[in-house]
Amino acid sequence: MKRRRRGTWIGLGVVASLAALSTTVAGQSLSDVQKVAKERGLSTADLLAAAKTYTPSGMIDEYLIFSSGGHSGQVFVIGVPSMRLLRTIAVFTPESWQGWGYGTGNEILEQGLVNGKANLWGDTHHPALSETNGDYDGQWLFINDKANARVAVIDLRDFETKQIVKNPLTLSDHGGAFVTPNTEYVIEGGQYATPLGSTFDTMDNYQENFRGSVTFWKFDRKKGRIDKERSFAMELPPYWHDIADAGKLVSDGWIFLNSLNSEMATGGIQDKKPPFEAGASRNTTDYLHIIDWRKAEQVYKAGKVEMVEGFPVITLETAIAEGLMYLTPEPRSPHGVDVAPKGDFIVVSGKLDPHVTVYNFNKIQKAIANKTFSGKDPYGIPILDFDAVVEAQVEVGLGPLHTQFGPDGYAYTSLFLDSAVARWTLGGSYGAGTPEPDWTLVTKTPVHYNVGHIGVAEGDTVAPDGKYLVSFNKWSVDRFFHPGPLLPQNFQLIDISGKGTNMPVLYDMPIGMGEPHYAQIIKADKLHPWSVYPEIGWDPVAQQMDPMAPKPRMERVERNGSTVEVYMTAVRSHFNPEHVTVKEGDHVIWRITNIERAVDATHGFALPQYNINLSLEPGETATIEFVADRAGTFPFYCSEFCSALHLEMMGYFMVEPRD
Ligand code: CUK
Ligand code: CUA
Repeated sequence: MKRRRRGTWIGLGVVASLAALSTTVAGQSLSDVQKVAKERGLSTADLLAAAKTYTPSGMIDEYLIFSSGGHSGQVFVIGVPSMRLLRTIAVFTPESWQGWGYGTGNEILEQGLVNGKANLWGDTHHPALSETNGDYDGQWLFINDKANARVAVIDLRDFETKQIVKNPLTLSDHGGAFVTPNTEYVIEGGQYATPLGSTFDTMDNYQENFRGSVTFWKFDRKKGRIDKERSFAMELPPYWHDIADAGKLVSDGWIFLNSLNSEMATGGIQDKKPPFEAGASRNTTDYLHIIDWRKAEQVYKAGKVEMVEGFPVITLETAIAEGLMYLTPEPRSPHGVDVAPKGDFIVVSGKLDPHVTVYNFNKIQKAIANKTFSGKDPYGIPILDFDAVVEAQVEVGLGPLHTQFGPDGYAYTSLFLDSAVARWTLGGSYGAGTPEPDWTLVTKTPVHYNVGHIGVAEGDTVAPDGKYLVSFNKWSVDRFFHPGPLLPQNFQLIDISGKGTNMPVLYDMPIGMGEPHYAQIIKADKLHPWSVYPEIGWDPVAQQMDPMAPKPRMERVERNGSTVEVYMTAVRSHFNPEHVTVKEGDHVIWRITNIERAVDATHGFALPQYNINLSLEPGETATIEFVADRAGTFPFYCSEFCSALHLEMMGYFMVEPRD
């Protein structure tokens, strides 16, 4: 860990005392530690955990967690091992600190309109860092909105959302976002089947007219945007699709997508029919979908698609005829599917099966080549014989959900019902790394409580780091003070640097602003974010200079008929101009540039009544546009405490009534 010291806070010109940053204080000794530990009832294990996690002021974390924010609709960025929240990234939900939806980002939120309607929230589940050769490259982050089937693109140069795409075929997604090993595609598998395009139909026509889908969003790295014109989807049977993962190395070119409700149950508890929870878990197996995306891409490029809602879709018929998709049984209510670091094994967890089932990619290829099928599903997709493609089943415990990998041949699986994280050994060429026999449960660390996903540092890449595992727990029950009946979730940091049964919980972090699902953990030194925008007058939406950006000494208010354009700069501690007068009904285009170059010299711009608040980071230009439909006197001010004279950083917007 590096230690960064900042000697001065430029804002006030205050020289921070270096002594305050130092952890050695004269006259202290280890006996003081013992005394405090005794007073607070801390054990030796607690002290050791504290020593492994305590991060003195100024010390920078070694890893960052990019966590989904669940139905907060956002992304959280958290340091490891300190478990300190560094920031939220506003994605699908307006967030006033960042100005998101209150003057900036509005056009991006508008890209996410659902059939023309605003949906100003999201349910983010699966963040996916961009990859190069199967390893995180620290450039982009993608995340899905399960509630409305949308995918967002976040630029890791400024940690801001740049694009939202709405899936035209479905209203729910869960098998996304996942990227292919060179971020060629961002994958978005649907979840609850509907007629494609979510048009009206009844449950009587479920098997005939309802469908699932998986969408391949083409990512254009140069533009930093998903290119809808080069994206396509594949029609799937009306099972409910769950999580997906992309193959890598030996399995590069394939994706694996699991499903539940292969029963195609239609529920109906109100008519005394079996509810979904019973109907959709009747069968002992559902289907793992094994899809050749490289071949699918060729089929799409050859034009063998049908347009649905204006979007190219490879039909089930074509997918089968072209040999793009195979199924194989997966035990009881499958949830997670995770590809091992070398791409050779695919681990599936069935929520109602105490085992993880490990498929062997080479065996899958052999079974496809030899047509080792055990039948076809009702839609004609060949089913690969289970015994022909399975490598191992490992009994790990109750309610297995998601698996991550270490660098040393260990795999880790979350156990929702056991409230534990299981460590078990892989076999094959990984087996040599562990002292225990292949394919065996090594230990289980209890967590608090009901874990969903887990994240190991870089644990879903071709090169896992290990060291830390974070258990993303759904319930916290008795871990924290109860802030009313809505309790926080609990992220628990676990030390996995040891072998065998040595896997202690180190630290708890309550999450009181959403219910995270998946999160990825990246080495901090892979990220190279800007500390200030590259030039004064930068438009973060376009990620380039704004030619219209107000510049110092060119501040002005221009009237053109009933349109008023404001060119304003912000610098400690004033806006210029400070008086802006318009007439009621005027169309106002207001551009503001923060002309600061100092790190952290952010200014806000809060305009009462007009529902506007901006966050203008050093160099940033923002443009707001509105109709001055309310006459009156409106004091605007800088909403970021930027300097000693920050309260004086204000002005008056005066709207003269029409007579
Ligand atoms: S899901 Cu929530 S615990 Cu959406 Cu990846 Cu498994
Ligand atoms: Cu600028 Cu407060």
